[in-house]
Amino acid sequence: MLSGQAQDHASHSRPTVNQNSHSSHSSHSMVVEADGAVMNQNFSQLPRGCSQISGDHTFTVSAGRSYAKTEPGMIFGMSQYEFAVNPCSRVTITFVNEDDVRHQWMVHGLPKYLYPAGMFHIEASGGRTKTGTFIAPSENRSYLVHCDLAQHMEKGMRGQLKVGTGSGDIWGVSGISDSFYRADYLPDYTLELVIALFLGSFGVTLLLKNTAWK
Ligand SMILES: [Cu+2]
Repeated sequence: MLSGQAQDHASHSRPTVNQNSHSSHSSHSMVVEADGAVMNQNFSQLPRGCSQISGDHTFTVSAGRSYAKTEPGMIFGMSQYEFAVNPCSRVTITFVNEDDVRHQWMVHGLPKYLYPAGMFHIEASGGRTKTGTFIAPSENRSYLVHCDLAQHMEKGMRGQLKVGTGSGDIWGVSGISDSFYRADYLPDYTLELVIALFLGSFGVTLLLKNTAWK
């Protein structure tokens, strides 16, 4: 990417470059030259239900392939997957990217009146560190934390932000919750239901056999 950018710059200084490639160059360099980005940062705006900032939490979280080694089948990982904070606290995340590809630390489901699209998001370019701050909502709730780059979440970059007592564990968090997808509409006692269904259908089969022999 960096070498591509260098070429862009070289071609940019040549008079033969047309307007099109010039404009694509400027949008391109915005991404390449930055060591990352912080989206929807919030240092002081209080979420509803908060009368003041209840305190500060700071986390330094590293991301990279080396953290996936303890998780079978995973490619990417983080140095921690759960971030427990108090309601109304100010949370500062220093995100250390140890890989050569981009990674993100992204929270979803935050109040949209403070965080557009309900999102707070740090992105660090390969080998870079980026720090960002936001304020946790007042409710006890668990939020998905992930990296939104293609396949990074599926391959291990999936965690949770637990505000207060939380609202249960987010599924598929490395070392915390089961890795299979359990749809929201499924009841909690799936195994018991399967056994009951099996016994039930066995009973029906017996009944039908008995009826047939009469
Ligand atoms: Cu990633």
